[in-house]
Amino acid sequence: MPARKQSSGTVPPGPEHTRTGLSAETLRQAFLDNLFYIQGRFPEIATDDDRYQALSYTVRDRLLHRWVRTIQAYKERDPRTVCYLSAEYLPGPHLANNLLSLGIVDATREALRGLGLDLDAILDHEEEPGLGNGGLGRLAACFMDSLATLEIPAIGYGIRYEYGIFDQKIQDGWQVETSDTWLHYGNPWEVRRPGICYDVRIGGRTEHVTDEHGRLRVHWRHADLFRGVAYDTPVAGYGVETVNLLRLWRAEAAEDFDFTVFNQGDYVGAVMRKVRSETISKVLYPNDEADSGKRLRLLQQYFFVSCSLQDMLRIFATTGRPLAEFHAKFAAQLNDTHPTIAVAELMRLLVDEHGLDWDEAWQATRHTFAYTNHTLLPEALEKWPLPLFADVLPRHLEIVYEINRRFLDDMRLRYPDDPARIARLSIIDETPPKYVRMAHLASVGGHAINGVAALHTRLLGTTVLKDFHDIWPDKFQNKTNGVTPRRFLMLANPGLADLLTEALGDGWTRDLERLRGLEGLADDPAFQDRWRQAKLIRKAALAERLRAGQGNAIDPASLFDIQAKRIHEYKRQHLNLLHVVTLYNRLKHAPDADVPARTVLFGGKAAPGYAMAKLIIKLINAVAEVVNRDPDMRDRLKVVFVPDYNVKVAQSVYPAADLSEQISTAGMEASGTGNMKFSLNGALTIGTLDGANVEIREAVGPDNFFLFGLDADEAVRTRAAGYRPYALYERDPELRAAVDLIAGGHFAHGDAGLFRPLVDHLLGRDDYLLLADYRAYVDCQDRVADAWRDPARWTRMAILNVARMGRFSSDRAIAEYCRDIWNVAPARVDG
Ligand code: GL9
Repeated sequence: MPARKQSSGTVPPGPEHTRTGLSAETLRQAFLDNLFYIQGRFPEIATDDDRYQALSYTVRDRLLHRWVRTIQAYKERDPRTVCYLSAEYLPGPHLANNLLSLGIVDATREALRGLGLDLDAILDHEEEPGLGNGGLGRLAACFMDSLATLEIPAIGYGIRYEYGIFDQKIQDGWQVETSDTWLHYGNPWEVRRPGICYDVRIGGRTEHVTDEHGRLRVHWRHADLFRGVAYDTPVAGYGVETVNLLRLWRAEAAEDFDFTVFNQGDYVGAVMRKVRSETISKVLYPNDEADSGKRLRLLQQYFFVSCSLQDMLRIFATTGRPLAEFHAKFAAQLNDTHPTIAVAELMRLLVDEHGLDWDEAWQATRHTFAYTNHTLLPEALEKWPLPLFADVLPRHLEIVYEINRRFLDDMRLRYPDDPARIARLSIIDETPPKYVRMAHLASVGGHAINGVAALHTRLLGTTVLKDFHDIWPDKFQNKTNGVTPRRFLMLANPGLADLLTEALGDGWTRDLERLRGLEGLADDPAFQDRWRQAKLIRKAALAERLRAGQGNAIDPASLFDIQAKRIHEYKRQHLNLLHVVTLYNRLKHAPDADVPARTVLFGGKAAPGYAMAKLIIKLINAVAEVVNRDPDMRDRLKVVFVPDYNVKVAQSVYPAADLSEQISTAGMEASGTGNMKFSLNGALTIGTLDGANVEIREAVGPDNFFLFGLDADEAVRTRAAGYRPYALYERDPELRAAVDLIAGGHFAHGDAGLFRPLVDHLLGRDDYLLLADYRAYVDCQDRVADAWRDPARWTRMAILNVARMGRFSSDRAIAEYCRDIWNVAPARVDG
């Protein structure tokens, strides 16, 4: 891959050579051995995949030593362990990251060079595990990286989806989904553990009986049974010996469960049931916010949670401690409401299966769990229709009722005359057909609730969870998100990483606050020059990648203005487009205008069922088609849609950006993490006061951030005051011209119907307040263009952005979770 070739030999030194002492010669021999013994090949006939597999096994072998030592250390010391429960993980390609963690990038490159092979070509071959939708799953992966790097005992639990997030193709401007076959060539990074498997039961009914000691016991006569098998992936810390565990569950048929059917001759029926069992971990739901009401989704959630808790109980049993102390061993984080059924499942396991009494079990449960909320969008607050819940999890429904009964009894003592409040607090929503509200179960069943940025946490406590904030203000905490500088700076941007290390030493890789040392260099002309050089190399690399991929010729010297994230109306890619069309109109009317050349890039997937988001993708491509071939634009305006945005693509996009678009309607983006990755790579942000933008702006300084638009409170007031977007359209000629051009079919070969749904929504309702923010946005973009004309000023701002982004490391975020929520400490693994 040309984009990477430029990075040859430039990965920062870090702990290279000093720690592993692995020579290129040792690695070369190991690589050849694996090529032979695992792939059955010799170099002359090896394929790209053979080489990738052989190298990956070579690296995995080195990880295994540390992995085993980590497990030994944890076994001896029995430390409190973090269990991160998440339905999604988006780790990105493993090979390069593991080379970096082991400190063997240079030695490996040398070893391969000796064989006439190029490391970058092999790295490029990896098919990443797309086991998540976007920010939430990527955050989980950054957290796993930081947990290992901070030497915190931790297990990430999740689902081994056979098909991850769909691949995106663009055909005639439209998004077309194809299935992701990441396991097609096998996965060298995982170890299947057939011995670590658990039965998971569903359906049926319960029986309440009194046992011989007069104790009330519940028997769950389940209807179906399947099995979860563990697949383990090592997660190596950077610059330390720790290798933690990501344990993902695959659903399989429980071997014995169908013998009766089978013996009656229903062979095909037995096989069908096996296939049905396996569908549970078959595919990731591709919706970016929640998608409640789907039976299979509830099954997936319960499946992985039950396996994980049974696994934690098995590990706990090896410590010999009494079960009532379960919470002293484990801190379990609920990553959004997706794993929240864990609250009821742990109660069931402790009470029904292990005979604890309710109060003891409840004490352990509440002290084990804590809940992270990742979105305020009403459609994303998971609630399960009661009939469905009762059908799949009859015993859990009884447990939820009992939790709710006790909780509401307390609340009635506290609010004797406020039945409306009691109804609002209830875990059960009584609106027919009735629902189980998972955010309420998580709030009641855990000891902490956190939002993911300061603004989001404030809004959480004043809107969707206000009633809970009233009763337990101390339970609420803010934990602003962060990103790992290893993957998103060292790996993604080796040129910049080198420059930073040269200026500051390599301490910043594990202590990102040290970037502050750059402040003194912000005005240094020689340093500025090198800074611009590093940026230009990444821009040229992205340009080359796009040229090779789609034949788009773009100019690396132009301003790279990038919006890359899931496509959603609240993220307002179409506001960005209104600006693009405005620039287009201006250039059409004044073809000789002196405007700086700009390349506007978009990347992101739309949920397959989200028609408006898919129409926005079509509009981006339609505008690109017209703009890019109009001679009046004279290369001063280009629009590019980067297809199939994933972690690998993201790693080549962030470093190439000059301008980062973070333009969601204020109050809607819980945090954002792309905003952090762009800024950390020296892009300036144009953004609203939304999510973590607020804190990024505070950190980098208001002068180094392009702010525009309504804030969250103003957005609420604007809507409440009877917002009329049509009036704004009538008043602003540039806005009217842009909307009219889209509505009239200019970008649709004259078809005035194609983008009608989008235009009608904007002029009629405009739920996301695009028209309200349009003028401020376009004016702000003009200020961006002014700043860009002055390279010294722009570069100074970019350097100050990087210098002041230290706070947004996931190491800082994880340190805060450890201190304020999990109460866990590092357990050093010796080399
Ligand atoms: C999200 C929020 O929308 C983001 O603002 C936030 O940064 C991340 C991580 O906290 O969580 N919540 C959510 O459901 N998604 C997020 O990105 N969606 C996806 O992961 C697609």
